[in-house]
Amino acid sequence: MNPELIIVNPQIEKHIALIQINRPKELNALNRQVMTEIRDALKAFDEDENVRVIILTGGEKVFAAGADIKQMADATAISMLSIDQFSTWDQIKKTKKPIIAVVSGFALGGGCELAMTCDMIVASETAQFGQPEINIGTMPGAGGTQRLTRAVGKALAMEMVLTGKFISAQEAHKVGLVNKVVPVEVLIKEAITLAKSIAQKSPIAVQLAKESVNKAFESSLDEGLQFERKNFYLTFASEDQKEGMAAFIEKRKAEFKGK
Ligand code: DAK
Repeated sequence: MNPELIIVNPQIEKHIALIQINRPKELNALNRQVMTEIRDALKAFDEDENVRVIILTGGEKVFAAGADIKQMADATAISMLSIDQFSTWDQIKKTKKPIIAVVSGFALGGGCELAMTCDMIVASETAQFGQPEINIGTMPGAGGTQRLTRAVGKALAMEMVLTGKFISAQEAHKVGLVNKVVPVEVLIKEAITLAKSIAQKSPIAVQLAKESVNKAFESSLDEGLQFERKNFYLTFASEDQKEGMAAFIEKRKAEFKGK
Protein backbone atom coordinates (compact mmCIF):
# COMPACT_ATOMS: atom_id res chain seq x y z
CA MET A 1 0.00 0.00 0.00
CA ASN A 2 1.27 3.44 -0.91
CA PRO A 3 -0.10 5.76 1.78
CA GLU A 4 0.55 8.91 -0.25
CA LEU A 5 -1.84 8.51 -3.16
CA ILE A 6 -3.99 11.13 -1.55
CA ILE A 7 -3.11 13.93 0.85
CA VAL A 8 -5.68 14.82 3.48
CA ASN A 9 -6.02 17.89 5.66
CA PRO A 10 -8.97 17.80 8.06
CA GLN A 11 -8.78 21.54 8.71
CA ILE A 12 -7.38 23.62 5.84
CA GLU A 13 -9.62 26.33 7.32
CA LYS A 14 -12.11 26.14 10.16
CA HIS A 15 -14.70 23.47 9.28
CA ILE A 16 -13.14 22.85 5.84
CA ALA A 17 -11.31 19.63 4.95
CA LEU A 18 -9.20 18.95 1.89
CA ILE A 19 -8.47 15.79 -0.07
CA GLN A 20 -5.81 16.02 -2.78
CA ILE A 21 -5.13 13.27 -5.30
CA ASN A 22 -1.39 12.80 -5.39
CA ARG A 23 -0.22 10.58 -8.26
CA PRO A 24 1.33 13.19 -10.51
CA LYS A 25 3.54 10.87 -12.62
CA GLU A 26 0.47 8.96 -13.72
CA LEU A 27 -1.55 12.17 -14.14
CA ASN A 28 -3.57 11.27 -11.05
CA ALA A 29 -4.99 8.20 -12.79
CA LEU A 30 -7.63 6.77 -10.50
CA ASN A 31 -6.50 3.27 -9.65
CA ARG A 32 -8.44 1.19 -7.17
CA GLN A 33 -6.30 2.28 -4.24
CA VAL A 34 -6.79 5.99 -4.97
CA MET A 35 -10.55 5.51 -5.18
CA THR A 36 -10.62 3.47 -1.96
CA GLU A 37 -8.56 6.11 -0.15
CA ILE A 38 -10.82 8.91 -1.41
CA ARG A 39 -13.87 6.96 -0.26
CA ASP A 40 -12.36 6.32 3.18
CA ALA A 41 -11.29 9.95 3.63
CA LEU A 42 -14.76 11.19 2.65
CA LYS A 43 -16.34 8.78 5.10
CA ALA A 44 -14.04 9.94 7.91
CA PHE A 45 -14.80 13.62 7.17
CA ASP A 46 -18.51 12.89 6.94
CA GLU A 47 -18.33 11.50 10.48
CA ASP A 48 -16.13 14.32 11.83
CA GLU A 49 -18.34 16.98 13.38
CA ASN A 50 -15.66 19.64 12.97
CA VAL A 51 -15.86 19.26 9.18
CA ARG A 52 -18.70 20.99 7.34
CA VAL A 53 -17.44 21.20 3.74
CA ILE A 54 -14.98 19.01 1.85
CA ILE A 55 -12.73 20.13 -1.00
CA LEU A 56 -11.50 17.46 -3.44
CA THR A 57 -8.67 18.49 -5.72
CA GLY A 58 -5.78 17.21 -7.82
CA GLY A 59 -2.71 19.05 -9.02
CA GLU A 60 -2.17 22.17 -11.10
CA LYS A 61 -1.63 20.21 -14.35
CA VAL A 62 -4.23 17.57 -13.80
CA PHE A 63 -7.25 16.86 -11.66
CA ALA A 64 -7.37 13.25 -12.85
CA ALA A 65 -6.79 11.74 -16.31
CA GLY A 66 -9.35 9.03 -15.70
CA ALA A 67 -9.39 5.53 -14.35
CA ASP A 68 -6.01 3.80 -14.50
CA ILE A 69 -5.98 2.35 -18.01
CA LYS A 70 -2.96 0.16 -17.21
CA GLN A 71 -4.81 -1.40 -14.28
CA MET A 72 -7.99 -1.78 -16.31
CA ALA A 73 -6.54 -3.04 -19.62
CA ASP A 74 -6.69 -6.78 -18.81
CA ALA A 75 -9.91 -6.67 -16.82
CA THR A 76 -12.82 -8.86 -17.79
CA ALA A 77 -16.46 -8.12 -17.21
CA ILE A 78 -16.46 -10.80 -14.54
CA SER A 79 -13.32 -9.55 -12.75
CA MET A 80 -14.84 -6.06 -12.65
CA LEU A 81 -18.11 -7.47 -11.38
CA SER A 82 -16.36 -9.31 -8.56
CA ILE A 83 -14.09 -6.38 -7.59
CA ASP A 84 -17.16 -4.13 -7.72
CA GLN A 85 -15.51 -0.74 -7.79
CA PHE A 86 -18.93 0.77 -8.34
CA SER A 87 -19.71 0.31 -4.66
CA THR A 88 -16.76 2.64 -3.93
CA TRP A 89 -18.15 5.25 -6.31
CA ASP A 90 -21.65 4.82 -4.84
CA GLN A 91 -20.24 5.52 -1.38
CA ILE A 92 -18.83 8.84 -2.61
CA LYS A 93 -22.27 9.82 -3.80
CA LYS A 94 -23.64 9.03 -0.34
CA THR A 95 -21.44 11.64 1.40
CA LYS A 96 -23.81 13.88 3.35
CA LYS A 97 -21.59 16.96 3.51
CA PRO A 98 -21.08 19.17 0.47
CA ILE A 99 -18.05 18.33 -1.66
CA ILE A 100 -16.46 20.96 -3.90
CA ALA A 101 -14.30 19.61 -6.73
CA VAL A 102 -11.45 21.96 -7.49
CA VAL A 103 -10.24 21.24 -11.00
CA SER A 104 -7.12 22.43 -12.79
CA GLY A 105 -5.85 20.82 -15.99
CA PHE A 106 -7.35 17.56 -17.20
CA ALA A 107 -10.54 16.11 -15.75
CA LEU A 108 -11.03 13.19 -18.12
CA GLY A 109 -13.07 10.01 -18.10
CA GLY A 110 -13.34 8.87 -14.50
CA GLY A 111 -11.74 12.20 -13.51
CA CYS A 112 -14.60 14.13 -15.08
CA GLU A 113 -17.05 11.66 -13.55
CA LEU A 114 -15.47 12.10 -10.13
CA ALA A 115 -15.73 15.89 -10.39
CA MET A 116 -19.37 15.56 -11.46
CA THR A 117 -20.10 13.26 -8.51
CA CYS A 118 -19.16 16.20 -6.27
CA ASP A 119 -21.70 18.93 -5.56
CA MET A 120 -19.97 21.89 -7.16
CA ILE A 121 -16.97 22.43 -9.39
CA VAL A 122 -14.56 25.34 -9.20
CA ALA A 123 -12.20 25.30 -12.18
CA SER A 124 -9.00 27.04 -13.12
CA GLU A 125 -8.68 28.66 -16.54
CA THR A 126 -6.58 25.68 -17.66
CA ALA A 127 -9.18 23.04 -16.81
CA GLN A 128 -10.35 20.70 -19.56
CA PHE A 129 -13.25 18.29 -19.23
CA GLY A 130 -13.83 15.24 -21.36
CA GLN A 131 -15.13 11.71 -21.59
CA PRO A 132 -12.57 10.20 -23.99
CA GLU A 133 -13.29 6.53 -23.18
CA ILE A 134 -14.55 6.11 -26.75
CA ASN A 135 -10.94 6.54 -27.94
CA ILE A 136 -9.88 3.40 -26.08
CA GLY A 137 -12.75 1.22 -27.19
CA THR A 138 -15.07 1.65 -24.26
CA MET A 139 -17.50 4.21 -22.87
CA PRO A 140 -18.13 6.10 -19.62
CA GLY A 141 -19.08 3.75 -16.80
CA ALA A 142 -19.16 5.88 -13.65
CA GLY A 143 -21.94 8.30 -14.50
CA GLY A 144 -20.50 10.11 -17.53
CA THR A 145 -23.42 9.50 -19.84
CA GLN A 146 -25.93 10.38 -17.13
CA ARG A 147 -24.48 13.25 -15.07
CA LEU A 148 -22.89 14.99 -18.05
CA THR A 149 -26.15 14.83 -20.01
CA ARG A 150 -28.11 16.25 -17.10
CA ALA A 151 -25.53 19.00 -16.59
CA VAL A 152 -24.86 20.15 -20.16
CA GLY A 153 -27.78 18.78 -22.18
CA LYS A 154 -28.04 16.01 -24.76
CA ALA A 155 -26.39 17.67 -27.76
CA LEU A 156 -23.06 18.50 -26.14
CA ALA A 157 -22.98 15.37 -23.96
CA MET A 158 -23.57 13.19 -27.01
CA GLU A 159 -20.79 14.95 -28.91
CA MET A 160 -18.32 14.66 -26.02
CA VAL A 161 -19.13 11.01 -25.34
CA LEU A 162 -19.15 9.89 -28.98
CA THR A 163 -16.13 11.87 -30.21
CA GLY A 164 -14.09 12.15 -27.02
CA LYS A 165 -13.68 15.90 -27.50
CA PHE A 166 -12.63 17.98 -24.52
CA ILE A 167 -14.25 21.24 -23.49
CA SER A 168 -12.43 24.15 -21.90
CA ALA A 169 -13.15 25.59 -18.47
CA GLN A 170 -14.82 28.57 -20.11
CA GLU A 171 -17.14 26.39 -22.18
CA ALA A 172 -17.85 24.20 -19.16
CA HIS A 173 -18.86 27.32 -17.28
CA LYS A 174 -21.02 28.57 -20.13
CA VAL A 175 -22.96 25.29 -20.28
CA GLY A 176 -23.39 25.00 -16.52
CA LEU A 177 -20.98 22.19 -15.72
CA VAL A 178 -18.85 24.32 -13.39
CA ASN A 179 -19.68 27.02 -10.88
CA LYS A 180 -16.82 29.37 -11.57
CA VAL A 181 -13.57 29.72 -13.47
CA VAL A 182 -10.65 31.52 -11.87
CA PRO A 183 -6.92 31.95 -12.49
CA VAL A 184 -4.93 28.96 -11.29
CA GLU A 185 -3.00 31.05 -8.74
CA VAL A 186 -6.18 31.79 -6.78
CA LEU A 187 -7.97 28.50 -7.38
CA ILE A 188 -7.74 27.04 -3.89
CA LYS A 189 -8.35 30.43 -2.30
CA GLU A 190 -11.56 30.87 -4.31
CA ALA A 191 -12.69 27.35 -3.46
CA ILE A 192 -12.08 28.02 0.22
CA THR A 193 -14.09 31.24 -0.01
CA LEU A 194 -16.99 29.27 -1.49
CA ALA A 195 -16.56 26.54 1.13
CA LYS A 196 -16.51 29.11 3.94
CA SER A 197 -19.75 30.67 2.78
CA ILE A 198 -21.38 27.23 3.12
CA ALA A 199 -19.57 26.31 6.35
CA GLN A 200 -21.10 29.37 8.07
CA LYS A 201 -24.61 28.03 7.51
CA SER A 202 -26.48 25.48 9.57
CA PRO A 203 -24.89 22.09 8.79
CA ILE A 204 -28.30 20.47 9.25
CA ALA A 205 -30.00 22.77 6.77
CA VAL A 206 -27.07 22.34 4.37
CA GLN A 207 -27.32 18.55 4.53
CA LEU A 208 -31.07 18.54 4.00
CA ALA A 209 -30.84 21.09 1.19
CA LYS A 210 -28.09 19.08 -0.56
CA GLU A 211 -30.24 15.95 -0.35
CA SER A 212 -33.19 17.86 -1.76
CA VAL A 213 -31.31 19.33 -4.73
CA ASN A 214 -29.93 15.88 -5.54
CA LYS A 215 -33.43 14.46 -5.36
CA ALA A 216 -34.34 16.65 -8.33
CA PHE A 217 -32.15 14.39 -10.49
CA GLU A 218 -33.88 11.24 -9.41
CA SER A 219 -37.56 11.94 -9.11
CA SER A 220 -40.62 13.39 -10.73
CA LEU A 221 -41.38 17.02 -9.84
CA ASP A 222 -44.17 15.97 -7.52
CA GLU A 223 -42.05 13.41 -5.70
CA GLY A 224 -39.22 15.96 -5.44
CA LEU A 225 -41.56 18.58 -4.01
CA GLN A 226 -42.84 16.14 -1.40
CA PHE A 227 -39.29 15.25 -0.45
CA GLU A 228 -38.31 18.93 -0.24
CA ARG A 229 -41.34 19.68 1.95
CA LYS A 230 -40.42 16.97 4.48
CA ASN A 231 -36.84 18.21 4.67
CA PHE A 232 -38.10 21.76 5.06
CA TYR A 233 -40.30 20.67 8.01
CA LEU A 234 -37.32 18.81 9.46
CA THR A 235 -35.21 21.98 9.64
CA PHE A 236 -37.79 23.25 12.16
CA ALA A 237 -36.72 20.45 14.51
CA SER A 238 -33.26 21.99 14.73
CA GLU A 239 -31.88 24.54 17.19
CA ASP A 240 -30.15 26.08 14.18
CA GLN A 241 -33.47 27.14 12.66
CA LYS A 242 -34.46 28.85 15.93
CA GLU A 243 -31.04 30.50 16.15
CA GLY A 244 -31.09 31.60 12.49
CA MET A 245 -34.49 33.24 12.71
CA ALA A 246 -33.82 34.78 16.16
CA ALA A 247 -30.54 36.21 14.87
CA PHE A 248 -32.32 37.76 11.90
CA ILE A 249 -34.92 39.38 14.15
CA GLU A 250 -32.30 40.57 16.64
CA LYS A 251 -30.14 41.91 13.78
CA ARG A 252 -27.06 39.85 14.69
CA LYS A 253 -25.00 37.14 13.02
CA ALA A 254 -26.31 33.62 13.59
CA GLU A 255 -24.11 31.09 15.38
CA PHE A 256 -25.00 27.72 13.94
CA LYS A 257 -24.05 24.65 15.94
CA GLY A 258 -25.37 21.79 13.83
CA LYS A 259 -27.95 20.94 16.48
N1 DAK B 1 -4.32 5.72 -16.86
C1 DAK B 1 -3.03 5.32 -16.67
N2 DAK B 1 -1.97 6.07 -16.97
C2 DAK B 1 -2.20 7.28 -17.51
C3 DAK B 1 -3.51 7.76 -17.75
C4 DAK B 1 -4.61 6.92 -17.39
N3 DAK B 1 -5.89 7.29 -17.52
N4 DAK B 1 -3.41 9.00 -18.31
C5 DAK B 1 -2.09 9.26 -18.39
N5 DAK B 1 -1.36 8.23 -17.90
C6 DAK B 1 0.07 8.12 -17.84
C7 DAK B 1 0.69 7.92 -19.21
O1 DAK B 1 0.64 6.58 -19.57
C8 DAK B 1 2.09 8.40 -18.96
O2 DAK B 1 2.82 7.39 -18.29
P1 DAK B 1 4.34 7.02 -18.71
O3 DAK B 1 4.27 6.74 -20.17
O4 DAK B 1 5.11 8.26 -18.38
O5 DAK B 1 4.66 5.85 -17.84
C9 DAK B 1 1.91 9.56 -17.99
O6 DAK B 1 0.64 9.34 -17.38
C10 DAK B 1 1.88 10.92 -18.70
O7 DAK B 1 0.91 10.86 -19.75
P2 DAK B 1 1.17 11.41 -21.22
O8 DAK B 1 2.59 11.23 -21.60
O9 DAK B 1 0.15 10.79 -22.10
O10 DAK B 1 0.87 12.97 -21.00
P3 DAK B 1 0.38 14.03 -22.09
O11 DAK B 1 0.49 15.34 -21.38
O12 DAK B 1 1.08 13.84 -23.38
O13 DAK B 1 -1.16 13.70 -22.35
C11 DAK B 1 -3.44 13.16 -21.64
C12 DAK B 1 -2.12 13.92 -21.33
C13 DAK B 1 -4.31 13.30 -20.40
C14 DAK B 1 -4.15 13.86 -22.82
C15 DAK B 1 -3.14 11.70 -22.00
O14 DAK B 1 -2.32 11.13 -20.95
C16 DAK B 1 -4.37 10.85 -22.10
O15 DAK B 1 -5.07 10.89 -23.11
N6 DAK B 1 -4.64 10.06 -21.06
C17 DAK B 1 -5.75 9.12 -21.07
C18 DAK B 1 -7.06 9.84 -20.89
C19 DAK B 1 -8.23 8.86 -20.94
O16 DAK B 1 -8.42 8.14 -21.92
N7 DAK B 1 -8.99 8.81 -19.88
C20 DAK B 1 -10.15 7.91 -19.75
C21 DAK B 1 -9.66 6.60 -19.15
S1 DAK B 1 -10.97 5.43 -19.01
C22 DAK B 1 -15.11 2.45 -13.30
C23 DAK B 1 -15.11 3.79 -12.98
C24 DAK B 1 -14.56 4.71 -13.88
C25 DAK B 1 -14.04 4.28 -15.07
C26 DAK B 1 -14.04 2.95 -15.38
C27 DAK B 1 -14.58 2.03 -14.50
N8 DAK B 1 -15.64 1.46 -12.42
C28 DAK B 1 -16.24 1.92 -11.14
C29 DAK B 1 -15.51 0.08 -12.62
C30 DAK B 1 -13.42 5.28 -15.93
C31 DAK B 1 -12.75 4.95 -17.05
C32 DAK B 1 -11.81 5.91 -17.61
O17 DAK B 1 -11.57 6.97 -17.09
